[in-house]
Amino acid sequence: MTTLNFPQNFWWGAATSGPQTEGRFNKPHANIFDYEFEMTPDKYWHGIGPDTASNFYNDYKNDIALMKAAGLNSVRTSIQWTRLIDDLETGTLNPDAVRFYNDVIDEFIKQGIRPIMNLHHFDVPVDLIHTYGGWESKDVVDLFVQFAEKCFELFSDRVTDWFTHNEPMVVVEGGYLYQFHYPDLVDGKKAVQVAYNLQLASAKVIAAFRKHNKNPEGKIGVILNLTPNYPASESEADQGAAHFADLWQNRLFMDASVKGEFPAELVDILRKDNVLWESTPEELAIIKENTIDYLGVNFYHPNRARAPKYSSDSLAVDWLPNKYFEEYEKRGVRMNVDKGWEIYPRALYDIAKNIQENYGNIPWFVSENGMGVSREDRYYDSESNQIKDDYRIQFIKEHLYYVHKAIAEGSNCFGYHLWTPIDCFSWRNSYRNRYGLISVDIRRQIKTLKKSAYFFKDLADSSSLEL
Ligand code: BGP
Repeated sequence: MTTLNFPQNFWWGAATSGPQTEGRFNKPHANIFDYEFEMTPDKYWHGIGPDTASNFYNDYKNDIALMKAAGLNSVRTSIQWTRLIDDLETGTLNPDAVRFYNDVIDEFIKQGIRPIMNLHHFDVPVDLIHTYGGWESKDVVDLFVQFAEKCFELFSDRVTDWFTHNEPMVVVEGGYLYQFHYPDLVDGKKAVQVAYNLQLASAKVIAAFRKHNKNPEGKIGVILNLTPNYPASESEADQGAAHFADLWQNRLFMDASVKGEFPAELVDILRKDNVLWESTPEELAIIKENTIDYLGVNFYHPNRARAPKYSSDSLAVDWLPNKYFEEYEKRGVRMNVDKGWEIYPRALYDIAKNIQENYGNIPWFVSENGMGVSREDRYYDSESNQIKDDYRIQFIKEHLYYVHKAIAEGSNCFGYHLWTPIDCFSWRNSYRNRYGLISVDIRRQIKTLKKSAYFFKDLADSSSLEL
């Protein structure tokens, strides 16, 4: 048996978000999922929408106690814009939400869990889409900054760790390219502008943080879904396709967040294709000056890219990034059959090396990693009253092996967060894929530690992994 020791003060934790756990209770505004579910419930797994939450709004004390029992020393969730702000234009506060988030933060601290707050987890208020076009509009960028300032004023005395967005590329891809998030458009030009506006919003929020943060220990970053793009072959065409996929999917937000500049090569391609975003020199200066303190990396599966069979030119559609690359599933690789995602833990090592070699070894942590499994009650063992999720324990171990290897080689990785502490609602997939250390019987609202929760507690308490 080998023991892998991790650094002291390593963040052992799990991640979730407000819109996926709190439920609708007392929220003054609908986010895009609340709205879409009301309009088209059949788009959601079994017609179950975000109202059917694990009830964090009412049950947060019990939930935080369960997180403690699973050994977590840090938890990321998010503050909902649609809950905290009463009047989206003027930024007046919803007093019930101020009380709620204060109580939640205090409870985390009381239980010895570091609360990490994210400000945007795909949950833009739907009214701002209908009035302004959502993230297409720079007015919305400024309204988001106003919301962020309120958060820093209210909570930064106790919350030291902040993130501006979770996976901004998913907002671009889901809402403006591949139709898996409202407003469900396919519009390359808008997608490019939304990407730019999200980056501008992140930089402006960082600038606001530098002004309003009340805690000398305070830090702010962004959470990106970074997936290496492995080319299908050595051919120039496949290498070029993977290179573009990397520029678009990873480096757009990564370079701008860490180095303060978009990759020049990507900017040139977008300009040549007549889809470059509208920017001003003042905005680009804000992006340049307001880079992140540290980075969160969400990693579930690698991307494999090859040259596209058909270009969007030949398909006579407007500009799409897929004119340059196509994602494909490699034959013979390990798959999580339930989720349809490849399992390739070594990618975490490749991500760490990339950060070390190309991004000044900026401090980072694994902010989401996890294994979604459907019908998890198949693994319920009545004798121990546990879901025996050995596959999840194995998944965590294999990924941590590569995190440890990267740290041993000098990577500045300071934590590992599993998605997610307690099974939670997930966008259109609702409760199909269960990811938690703690299971939820949604109908009866019973929450039970899975086998992986006991494993995670040992891991976190000892900060070491037995292999
Ligand atoms: C990530 C998101 C999470 C969560 C997770 C699992 O990309 O940041 O919010 O949804 O994916 O997603 P799913 O349940 O759809 O498999």
